[in-house]
Amino acid sequence: MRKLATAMAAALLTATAGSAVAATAVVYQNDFNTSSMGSGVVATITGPSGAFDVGGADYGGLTGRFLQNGSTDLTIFTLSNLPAHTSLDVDFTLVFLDSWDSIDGGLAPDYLEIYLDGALFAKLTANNASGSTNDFAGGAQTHLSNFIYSGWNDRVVDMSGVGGLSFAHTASTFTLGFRAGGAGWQGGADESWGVDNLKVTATLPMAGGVPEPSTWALLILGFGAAGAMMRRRGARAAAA
Ligand SMILES: [Ca+2]
Ligand SMILES: [Ca+2]
Ligand SMILES: [Ca+2]
Repeated sequence: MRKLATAMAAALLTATAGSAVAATAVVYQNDFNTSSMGSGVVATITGPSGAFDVGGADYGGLTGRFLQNGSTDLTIFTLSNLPAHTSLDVDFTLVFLDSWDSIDGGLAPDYLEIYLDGALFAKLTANNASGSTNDFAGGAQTHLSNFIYSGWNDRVVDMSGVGGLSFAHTASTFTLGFRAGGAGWQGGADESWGVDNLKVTATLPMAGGVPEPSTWALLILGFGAAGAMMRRRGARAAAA
């Protein structure tokens, strides 16, 4: 009986650990009309951070204001004083504005570099004007039309499904950087880029990796009930 109860306890514990769902918390959100931070989190933006406003229009998820940068200067989002966490998921919408020439077009290459904690994550490009390649690192294009500036198309890409933007992370500070460049990148009124709908979600650690005290209480009650049931069954078997 004691062996069986021990085996059942082990099975219950395994099932409980296996079914535990990690808690997540949005630690930063910015659609460039409004922004919000998780409790205690400090957010700063350094480098160019001017906003363009498309008003009430919706270009594949790009709406209202978005951050726009037409220079080769880095724009860096820094989140500090993050709560204890085991991983981060970073979502955002990108826009490639005007005459991007891909890697092999008329005035190429044009690149948009993305940095996670200062390390280059991806070099993206778009063929809005010339060239043969669109590379969004797995991001999904949601819109293409000329909605600001010149006659060149503006391309909107949803980066929320990019696997590499969900990663293990424990440090209390996280930085996300963007920088345009490449020998053919003209910038200014010719080419620029934008970011919108930035959201950073943290996965919170389970308390010491073991069930909470309230969970233990439920488990102990469960063992007691199972033991009582087996005792009754044993008594019936003996009486028969
Ligand atoms: Ca917006
Ligand atoms: Ca345009
Ligand atoms: Ca170019």
